[in-house]
Amino acid sequence: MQVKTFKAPTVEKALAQVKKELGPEAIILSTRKVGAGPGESWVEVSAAREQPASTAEPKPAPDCVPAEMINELQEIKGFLSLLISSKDQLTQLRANQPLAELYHSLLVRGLDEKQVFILLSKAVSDLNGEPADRSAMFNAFCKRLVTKVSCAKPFRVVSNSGGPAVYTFVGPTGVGKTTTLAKLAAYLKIKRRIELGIVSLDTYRIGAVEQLKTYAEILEIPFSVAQSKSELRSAIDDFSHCDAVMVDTTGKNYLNRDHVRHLRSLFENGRRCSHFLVLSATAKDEDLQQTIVHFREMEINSLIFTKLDETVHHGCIVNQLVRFNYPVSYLGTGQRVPEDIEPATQKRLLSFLLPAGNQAD
Ligand SMILES: Nc1nc2c(ncn2[C@@H]2O[C@H](COP(=O)(O)OP(=O)(O)O)[C@@H](O)[C@H]2O)c(=O)[nH]1
Ligand SMILES: [Mg+2]
Repeated sequence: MQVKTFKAPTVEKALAQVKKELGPEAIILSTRKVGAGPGESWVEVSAAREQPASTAEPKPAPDCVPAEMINELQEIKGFLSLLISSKDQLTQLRANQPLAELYHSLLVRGLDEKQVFILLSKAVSDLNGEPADRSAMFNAFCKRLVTKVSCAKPFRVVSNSGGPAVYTFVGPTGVGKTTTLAKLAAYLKIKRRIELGIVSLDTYRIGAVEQLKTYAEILEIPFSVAQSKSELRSAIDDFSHCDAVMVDTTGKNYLNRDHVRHLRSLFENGRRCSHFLVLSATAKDEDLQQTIVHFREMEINSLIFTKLDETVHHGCIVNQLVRFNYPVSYLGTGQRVPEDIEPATQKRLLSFLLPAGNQAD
């Protein structure tokens, strides 16, 4: 709104100025007489009008808004409407000290603010207004969270029904795919006495084949290398007598969706594979999220998180389980092969939300 004051000897003259400058739609806000001395008086008129519409050409909407940006905008919109519809909970959060403390401690552990807010709001309503201290609230929160966190036991039954079970290890560069494969191969061979074969598809990185070959030799597991889809198929066929074949793959920057598509095409050979998506607990939350989004193009059996020993807060693991429906099967806890791996359990995952000294092991 544009506001202007006009001075003239008479009201009529002032109004004429208003009309001339602001147009016939102008609104008169006030008129008053201003005395300038004996025999002289002025009229002061304040008037306003709506700001004229900009004459600049409106910017055309871009033809193609990236899908990621649309998703982000939708997420922001969703979160805003959630905040508006949850005004009461927000007020409660500020006023209730144990609740506010819990809220902040969960954020410090790396949990996503939006997820915490949603789950805490539900936990508060589960408490039915009963007075609750921080630990009662934490329990109510965990009861809600646990419904979102699932664990998988991919090796419960390993059998050669119609050919060996094929397990692949896929994921970004350097997350520990090869090391995790070796740890699990040792477990299956030594503890479970399962007959195994190992195939490496990772001919991209110098030394990658040697690294896995060394583990295979130590474990006395037959090993072969494949460079293409057809070589992979025949390598698996060569292990047709085995109960299971474990396939290592080249790490790529899977923030690039095309890399996932290429990887997927290598496994489109009529054979059912269980893909383990290996991710590092040290990665940034949004990078983990984006990588998992891209891996939706493949049928992922479960997630494996490595390098838990290299980071203090493990909230980003829980975030992915809440966001996506994938179960988690194993947790890598160090560099030692085969010791540093453990099956994922709900208890262990929930304990990531406790202070460091109280975590389950
Ligand atoms: N601290 C720690 N290091 C790990 C873990 N898993 C793998 N690594 C290390 O991460 C590096 C990359 O591992 P590698 O298996 O070659 O990764 P890949 O490129 O995904 O196959 C190596 O130095 C491993 O010893 C883990 O759980 N904790
Ligand atoms: Mg590797």
